[in-house]
Amino acid sequence: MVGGIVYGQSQPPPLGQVEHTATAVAQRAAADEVAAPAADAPLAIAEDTLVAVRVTPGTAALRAELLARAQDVWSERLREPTVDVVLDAAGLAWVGEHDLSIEVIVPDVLAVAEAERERLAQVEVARPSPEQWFSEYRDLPTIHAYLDTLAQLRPDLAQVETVGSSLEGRLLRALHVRGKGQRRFGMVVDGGLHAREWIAMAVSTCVADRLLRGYDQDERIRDFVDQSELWVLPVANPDGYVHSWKSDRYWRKNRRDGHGVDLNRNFGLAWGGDGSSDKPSSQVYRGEGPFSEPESAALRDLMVAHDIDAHIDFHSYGQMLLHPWSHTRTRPRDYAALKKTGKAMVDVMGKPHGTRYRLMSAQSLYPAAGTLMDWAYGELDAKSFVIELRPRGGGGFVLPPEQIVPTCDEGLAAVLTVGESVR
Ligand code: 0X9
Ligand code: ZN
Repeated sequence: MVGGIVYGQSQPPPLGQVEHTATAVAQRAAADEVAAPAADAPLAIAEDTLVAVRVTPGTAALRAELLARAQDVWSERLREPTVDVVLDAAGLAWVGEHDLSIEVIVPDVLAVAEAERERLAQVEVARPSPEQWFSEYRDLPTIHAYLDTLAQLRPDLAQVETVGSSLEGRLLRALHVRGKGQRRFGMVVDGGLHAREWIAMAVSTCVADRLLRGYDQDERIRDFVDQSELWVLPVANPDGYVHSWKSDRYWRKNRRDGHGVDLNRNFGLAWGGDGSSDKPSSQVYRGEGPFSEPESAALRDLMVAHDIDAHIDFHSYGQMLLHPWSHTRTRPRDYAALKKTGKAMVDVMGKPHGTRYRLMSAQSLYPAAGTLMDWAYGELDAKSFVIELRPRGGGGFVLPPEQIVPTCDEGLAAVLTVGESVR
């Protein structure tokens, strides 16, 4: 597995390093080639193309081999037969030789990232209107500036707070929203713990926007804001996000020593367990110790300081609502309550656009130890969920920008419903 997929560099790597260096992939992108499946072999791709596919490996041994051959793992579903991986031509040929069932998610992941980059290069960032703002993905400075805009719009309800800083010294900026009633619950909403999941940063920002702009007109929103104290941290991994914009669209972790730490394996509950790795090159590298990373430590400190009752951690992709536990098959103590709230959430998330989100325990998807959700639930007793936003599969991490607003409708519905369940 490589640490991600790079574009925008131009020096070809020396032969022999091709499969496992990010630069190798950069060269493929620079070559600007398009996948050209042969007419009689629809699964064949050009040698320098990477394809994202959903594969059904069939046996544990084939799954292990597939993962070893993958250039990147986008999504694993241990309790389901499928796994989403990025393959090169040789990997795809191996899948063909073993006659495994396969569904193409993105035929050319580098071309998709490049097309997105070209589109974003045309975007006029200077002062988009509120309606335009969510018509496109925004980079870190633009999101941070928008938090200021929101606070200026409703200084009676919101302030921007710096809740920490990243490894590379970028600010962790949150919108602190406080209404006019008596506080009945504390809540944190965060996005972007994983750098490539851009819809999570967009939806978190958009939820904050909806709460402030809807306060005067919408009684449900007003009640939510009045009865809560809420922090929205839209970019929980700013170094990774900048890296994803500038050089590697598919980067997941923070930027620790170039290899990065998976922040969602760095929290202090069951740290080091199943579904995390001690290998720095792994996409699920847990770091040197619990809270070794300033980004996860900042979330811990924020949540410990403010008596948090509810929490949503936005991710992508898969359209799933995941409840604790993440690290163990043991049922959580209030399983019934989590399921009940979860069921209400997936119902309301389906209302605006008919989008189906599947509710399940995170562990039943695959084990993951040291997650934010488990820590918030286990240490703070917060009702904590992971939401894997759109898409369900096709497109993967690069979601068309027209889907930001509808996905925000779904995220907002979920946030309101969790809040209402704890007040
Ligand atoms: O693996 C993760 O950290 C999250 N999924 S993602 O594809 N966005 O990386 C999900 C964590 C939830 N926990 C489990 N699935 N156990
Ligand atoms: Zn994620």
